[in-house]
Amino acid sequence: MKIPKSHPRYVSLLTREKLAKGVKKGLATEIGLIAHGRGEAFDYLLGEKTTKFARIAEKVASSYLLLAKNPVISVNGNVASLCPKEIVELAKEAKAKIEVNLFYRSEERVKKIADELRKFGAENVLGEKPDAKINLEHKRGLSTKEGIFTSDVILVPLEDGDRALALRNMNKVVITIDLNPLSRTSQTANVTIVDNIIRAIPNILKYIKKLKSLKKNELEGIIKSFDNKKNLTETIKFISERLEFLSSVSY
Ligand code: PTJ
Repeated sequence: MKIPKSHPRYVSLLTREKLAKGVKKGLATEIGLIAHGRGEAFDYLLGEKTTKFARIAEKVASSYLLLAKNPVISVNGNVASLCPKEIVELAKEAKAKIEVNLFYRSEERVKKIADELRKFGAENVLGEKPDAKINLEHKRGLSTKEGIFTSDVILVPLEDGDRALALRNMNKVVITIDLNPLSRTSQTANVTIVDNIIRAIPNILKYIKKLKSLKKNELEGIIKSFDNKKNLTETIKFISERLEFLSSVSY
């Protein structure tokens, strides 16, 4: 369907279309649509805008990526459907590797996602030939030695709580993008970006470009001043105050 730009929910509807197309192309699963719906509900509560708390987390995430020795971006079906071009651009700018890692893994879907990322210029997409396993029973444990397994900083957008915990138990710095500040992943990660992935990836990219001229100790300073738990608490308060305000105004 052609969505008119004048529609008040244009971006949200366009994003839905992108994901639906991703399902048709075999990149994302039908369950990915349900996960997206949950994300949308939280985005609605946030006002569909990047909050100042998300912006802080995006800046900290960029600092971690710039300081990392082996940064990796983990890509699943929803991410590949919603922002493949931006992921490839971010990986290039942050000198990060891209690895496809799926919850509902099938070799066919891993290949389709890797091909999609290559279409947007990704050179070395990992994940098609896993040669290592992180401590998880399901297929999400499959990983590569070159990428996720030996990464020191890992960006895992739209993640499930088990893997975030398994990665933290391997002493990795886990950065997540998750619109639900209450999810287990959000509560487990070192840096939780409570923002829509379609806004968060371009924001991180902007910060990477801006911060890459900083010295190591300056980037470390940005990281040291950050408290993820506090930032999450502020985000939850933001939602609650916004709801209180909305309940007092009439439309
Ligand atoms: O492609 P696969 O097989 O790896 O499967 C991917 C999904 C996303 C289906 C799978 O990882 C899954 O079921 O995830 P969960 O456990 O539902 O967690 C996804 C989280 O991402 C939820 O907390 C959602 O609120 C959040 N979310 C959904 N859409 C977005 C989002 N966060 C940011 N931006 C979004 N667009």
